[in-house]
Amino acid sequence: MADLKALSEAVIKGDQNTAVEITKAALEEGTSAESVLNEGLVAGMDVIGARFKKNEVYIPEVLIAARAMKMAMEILEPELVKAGVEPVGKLLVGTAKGDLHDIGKNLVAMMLKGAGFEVIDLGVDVTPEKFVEQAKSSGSHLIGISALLTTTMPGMEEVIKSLRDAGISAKVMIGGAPVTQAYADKIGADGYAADAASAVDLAKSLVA
Ligand code: B12
Repeated sequence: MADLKALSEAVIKGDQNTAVEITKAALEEGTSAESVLNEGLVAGMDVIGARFKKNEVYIPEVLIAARAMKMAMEILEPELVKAGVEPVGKLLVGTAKGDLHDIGKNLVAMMLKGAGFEVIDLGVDVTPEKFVEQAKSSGSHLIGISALLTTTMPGMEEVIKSLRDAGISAKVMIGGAPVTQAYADKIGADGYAADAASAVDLAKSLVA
């Protein structure tokens, strides 16, 4: 029997070789892709998320764990598609127009993937038009916008307005160092989270 506990430990430690090996072995033995995902990979990322929230681990550990998860996910993804496992929700994420900061946005995207979301990452400097176009074509349930500059924060409001003008009702969550709950309320965002672990809780509650 493949050791899914060891798989989650490998994710926690950021040991990508072991994570990949156990994932391969588990699938070869006939363990379902869903069990490998939930009991191994997601379980590991849940631990990292909780430790990150309590300041027991920091950004480098989260990035290393997320990388191990990503490598294992590459093996798992085709099997999940074959097995027809439904993602928790589909999320479109990007950094606001004019803003090139992506470290926090990438962390949020990785943690959400770890939590079972399908994530479409539009990258940085994303215009409201692109958010609208991609929201329409992907049918995402959730849209995440990141901004690290006070000058690019108004771009988030533009995205929300453009989405609503286009009749798109997907929930919008925002974040980034200068962003606050009060700002989210002001511009009509559905949610705000201060860090990647809280973003996962928020995303789950918004699609529930
Ligand atoms: C790294 C960095 C850069 C790098 C970016 C590299 C990259 N690939 O991202 C580079 C060197 C390119 C850069 C450029 C600039 N930067 Co800069 N940069 C930073 C720095 C040092 C760290 C940002 C970071 O990555 N933090 C770590 C991540 C993990 O934290 P985070 O982004 O806040 O993300 C977390 C949360 O906010 C949240 N979150 C983030 N996004 C989202 C999204 C959603 C949906 C949710 C729910 C949550 C969420 O979760 C994340 C994980 O926990 C900050 C200073 C700082 N301490 O913040 C300045 C800073 C943001 N930069 C600043 C400035 C001014 C600039 C420049 C204008 C400098 C210049 N004169 O050229 C340019 C602008 C370029 C542009 N057009 O974007 C200022 C912004 C001031 C302001 N308030 O507007 C800061 C605050 C530095 C300062 N004190 O002056 N920068």
